[in-house]
Amino acid sequence: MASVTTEIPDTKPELDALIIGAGFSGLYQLFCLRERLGLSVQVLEAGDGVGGTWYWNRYPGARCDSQSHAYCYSFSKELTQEWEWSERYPEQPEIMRYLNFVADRLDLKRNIRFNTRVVAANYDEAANRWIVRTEAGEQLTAKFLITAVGCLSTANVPKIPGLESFAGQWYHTGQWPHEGVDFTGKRVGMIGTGSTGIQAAPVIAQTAAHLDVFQRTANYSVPARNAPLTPEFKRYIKENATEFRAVMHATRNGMPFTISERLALETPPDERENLYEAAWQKGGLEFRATFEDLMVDKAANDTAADFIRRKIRAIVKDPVTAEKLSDIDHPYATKRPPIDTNYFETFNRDNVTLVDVKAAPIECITPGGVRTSGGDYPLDIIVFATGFDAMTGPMLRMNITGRDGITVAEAWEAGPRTYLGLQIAGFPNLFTMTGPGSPSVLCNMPVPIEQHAEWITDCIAHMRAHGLERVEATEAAVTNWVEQVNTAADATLLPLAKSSWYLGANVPGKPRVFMPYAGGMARYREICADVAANNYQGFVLSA
Ligand code: N01
Repeated sequence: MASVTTEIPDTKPELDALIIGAGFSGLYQLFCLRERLGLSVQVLEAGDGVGGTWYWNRYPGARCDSQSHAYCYSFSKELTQEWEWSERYPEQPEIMRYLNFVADRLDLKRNIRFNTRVVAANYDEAANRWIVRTEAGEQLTAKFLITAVGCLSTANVPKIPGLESFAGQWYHTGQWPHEGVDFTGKRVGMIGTGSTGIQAAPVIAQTAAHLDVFQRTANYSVPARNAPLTPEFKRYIKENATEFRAVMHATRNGMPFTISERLALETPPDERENLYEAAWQKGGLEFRATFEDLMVDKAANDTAADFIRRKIRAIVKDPVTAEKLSDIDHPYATKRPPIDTNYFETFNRDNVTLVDVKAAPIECITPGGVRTSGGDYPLDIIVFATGFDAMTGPMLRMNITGRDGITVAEAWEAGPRTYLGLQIAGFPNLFTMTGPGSPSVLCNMPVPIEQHAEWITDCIAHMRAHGLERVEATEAAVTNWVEQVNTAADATLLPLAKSSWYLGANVPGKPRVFMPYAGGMARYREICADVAANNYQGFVLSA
């Protein structure tokens, strides 16, 4: 990573806009506001470099599940033409190189202050300004406050009794040490089998003396089939960048492929099996696009679930382990579907054991390892691949207080309440990029990120053009949008995954509310455009 300054640069005492976070969203928002509107903008970033979620998630095997040519900005022809991806899916270090390339190419770092964590933000109603306080005790003032803090950036370490007594080392995948972790000759326990654990286990197993994978809920996974990109494909994606962008803007999930219009249940079983097999061989998240009805019809979904379960049983040699890995309690893709490189194959290694902690739950952590009701597992290292306090966690930990002293925690006591995932009633001039209530995590993230940055930029441009100083979502618009978010989720099978982080179910005490907007990115884009065209309907804009 390029070295970056930690000195405090001269800033105007008052900024037009302050952005929190220098990941994909913060970088593009900075570019839009500075270059297109000429605003004075400062980004505050807790890490010592750009990257956001990718800065922290450096765990073994960390790689994006979106294909590289889609997992990047598409707003700039120059960036698209100048950057070259090396593999079908970009590995974490390559994404970091890419974001540093963008930040340098667009000269963004001069407006980013690193190693600066925001600990409070208060809206001063009389002045119509946000006053932001950092961990170092500094105060900055801005007219607009934009949170670009990511959806998966607050690590969730389960409160397992005895963790503090553990004599070995433990790590959460989302706070991985920059110097890496040497597993050579170590007995490693990994808790969690979501997308992260499924990526990490095969890599950890290569050097560990032994790896115990503690599985509470079995999960589907489809092979990623990662590979170096050929020169022909690299040329093809550059030549067709405009077309790819159009496809990503038109699809439900902001992906560079379209969902088939075929229905699983109307396809003869032999043909259906062939189509699943072809999708399995091709690999990746596109498996989900094999049939149109997979996410709305349980019987259709069962055909995909059954296909994957059979694949798991065919790959895993030990029948007891195969049974536990394929005993999955939710429909396919109702939790974020993982993709993998040799995950199920890893259980054929002599040094890997699957520990079923649904049957025999974890009781505590002892100085020597993990104790389940079925026995003790001696360990040198514990890896928590246990996910995040997703979507709301990063917002809540910043102590944001809006009008009349109301905090985000109070406004969201019964679950997140936003208008379009962009604003919270009672918090004027605060924009929440990829916030709860927007499609965000259901998509290939750069697509919703670009859409939010551009929408916010247009909104601020509109305000400036009309001499307006304040924008705030109305309570009625929020109530209506929360209903629409629930309706969109209920039209799919997504709520059937009862332990999903989409529902907040992975964090004890968190309200059970389906957080992202499931109506599709293309539909959402239209709604946001209509709102703007109708004089920002649902927002109050005032001088
Ligand atoms: O987290 P998760 P993740 N005892 O919450 C288990 C994105 N991502 O980090 O299901 C035992 O999905 C928990 O079990 P259960 C992607 O959006 C992207 O894997 O609650 N187990 C589950 O198995 C993804 O969805 C990429 O029963 C416990 C696991 O921990 C999101 O990040 C790569 C436990 C957590 O799974 C989060 O994925 C990776 C306990 N006390 C991730 N507590 C790329 O595209 C939790 N678990 C690169």
